[in-house]
Amino acid sequence: MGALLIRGATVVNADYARRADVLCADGLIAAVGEDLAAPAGAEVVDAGGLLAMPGGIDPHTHMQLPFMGTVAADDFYSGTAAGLAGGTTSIIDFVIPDPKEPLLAAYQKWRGWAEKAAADYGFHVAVTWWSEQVHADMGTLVRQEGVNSFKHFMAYKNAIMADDETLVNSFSRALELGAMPTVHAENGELVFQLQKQIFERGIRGPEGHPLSRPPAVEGEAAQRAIAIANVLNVPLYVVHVSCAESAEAIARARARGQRVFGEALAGHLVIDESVYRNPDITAAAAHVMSPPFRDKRNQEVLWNALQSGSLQTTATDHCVFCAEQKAAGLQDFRKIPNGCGGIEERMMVLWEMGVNSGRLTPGEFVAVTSTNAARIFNLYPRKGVVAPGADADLVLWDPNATRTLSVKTQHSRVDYNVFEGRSVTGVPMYTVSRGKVVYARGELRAERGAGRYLKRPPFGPVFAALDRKAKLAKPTAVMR
Ligand code: URQ
Ligand code: ZN
Ligand code: ZN
Repeated sequence: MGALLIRGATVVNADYARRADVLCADGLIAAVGEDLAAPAGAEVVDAGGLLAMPGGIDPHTHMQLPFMGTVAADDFYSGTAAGLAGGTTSIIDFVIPDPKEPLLAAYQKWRGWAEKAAADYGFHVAVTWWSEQVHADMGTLVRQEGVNSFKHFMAYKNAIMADDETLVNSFSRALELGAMPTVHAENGELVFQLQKQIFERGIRGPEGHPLSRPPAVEGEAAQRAIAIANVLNVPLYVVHVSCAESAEAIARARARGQRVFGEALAGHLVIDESVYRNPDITAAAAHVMSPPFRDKRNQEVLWNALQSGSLQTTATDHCVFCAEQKAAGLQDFRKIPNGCGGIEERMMVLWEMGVNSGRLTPGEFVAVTSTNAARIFNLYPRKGVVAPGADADLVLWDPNATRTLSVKTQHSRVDYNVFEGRSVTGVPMYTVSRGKVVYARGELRAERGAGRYLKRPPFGPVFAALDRKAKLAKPTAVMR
């Protein structure tokens, strides 16, 4: 592949913006500067009036996930291709072993599935059960496979739910290995009980879903995970923070100096619970995901958390099921496969509702759509910055172009769009993946299998050890 010269853009990174050309060669950014010469044979893109930003990183997707008796409709090719059309050039997906399934076996299975990816990808590995073998496999995954984050579903009882024993053992192991524990924070026991009560009261359609997962159920689990992480002195990343209860728990922990990070989904930032009261039951079911879309007041809390830095990343939890798949639960909401889309729309929604509204600067937009995820999951500065030596992953953004988001124009295979009808100003004009133009002015050139597995080194275990020693050495308060 020849060189690529992006000419005349304004480069926007999380920490600075400047007018500059960007020269890409051999998959990397070779130079960022004014009036760069085009090497012989180089492809030149005229980026006048466009912003050159780091390619988006979506740290939360589930391509072709086998879940609730079916399989998510976007696979690793179609899902990453849709992401490229929206400016996202890397994903971190999830390996989710069945209970008692060896973690390494599940990991190899997912690696096989992901070979068709059109964009770069990494994996968080879920710890869904505990044994000495799980303990050992976590070590292999960190030391040999470049996994530095382990997921724990505190919901989904009788399926993939991790109880406190698993949380405590796995968090402790993560600290030893220099890996980041992450959680889906909903109390699965409460969800199970509330689902039963609501179903038995005769509420059986999609409107029952949010009733069985109120914010308090998320707040309890977030606070419990934060407390366990605090006692064990391990960092924690909370995925899809959807409401004040969990966002404020994270903010309180951070204010106390605890190392807790949090993620907001594009969906939870702009869609509210009224979708479940849609008289069109198919449309209501299409929006069933967990945590559910919330009362609108939670959106301001999430935006404020992104602006204040108590939430650091945005993601999509792209896990799509078509209407016929969702129909499994039209008479019993407990059977509706949970999940919605958004990988193509995330950055446009964040720009429209974040930057155009004045909530986020362009630099903060870059931070929450790319740089912070790269830093938290140890991909920075390989990913998450337009600078020499970084992978040549960029999105060339036209802040003045408009688009209406719709299932009619999306690239995902799913048959609805949770952002249907929203018009946005600010859209990707070009996407560059490792120095190759993969999306250009509406033409998607995603290549099956072009994506590369991203090894993510552990965080220095020495820091964890030092941290633990410092904590233990601190004189404990003597009760008088
Ligand atoms: O819980 C998750 O993150 C996965 C199973 C996707 N589904 C969802 O409803 N969020
Ligand atoms: Zn989840
Ligand atoms: Zn998820």
